[in-house]
Amino acid sequence: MHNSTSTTVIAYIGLGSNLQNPSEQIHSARAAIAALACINEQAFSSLYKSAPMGPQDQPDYVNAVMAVATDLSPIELLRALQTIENSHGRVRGERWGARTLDLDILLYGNQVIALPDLTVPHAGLTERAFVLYPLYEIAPQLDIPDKGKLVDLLDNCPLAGLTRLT
Ligand code: ROI
Repeated sequence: MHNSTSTTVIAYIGLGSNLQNPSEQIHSARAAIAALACINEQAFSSLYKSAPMGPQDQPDYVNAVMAVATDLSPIELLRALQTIENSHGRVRGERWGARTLDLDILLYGNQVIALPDLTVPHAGLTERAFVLYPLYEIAPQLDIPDKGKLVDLLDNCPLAGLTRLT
């Protein structure tokens, strides 16, 4: 399936895990995303480790950001990512609780999307070091629709213990 204009868009996907070997979850999610029809991987950040944002009684997270070229519509991309989350044993429990795999559409071209199931740019993006730093690694020149330059957002976002793995 294709989006209405059948043009290819660059989308950025945030990957996160803090259960069942998080680094392995991220690597296998990357492979599953790259294997989707209508998706071509453009870039993949390093893996980053950080303390949980939100409830502290859960393990540290591993996060990464992936750039893809896709002609899936935003909702088609969302559904495809949810299928991958589910196949990685994602169980929707407590809000902001531990998860084996979280896949978020951070950006979809320069589009601003406000649908019941999907907000783009992703709501937490501007405050989250574990999103902004890996994003900067693969797209330092990025402008975030309605939010300004990525570099300026980074200036206002402390590392807060985020560490790059390997
Ligand atoms: N905290 C970190 N460090 N990384 C995440 O990916 C993450 N994801 C979440 C919440 C629970 C908000 N905290 C997180 O969904």
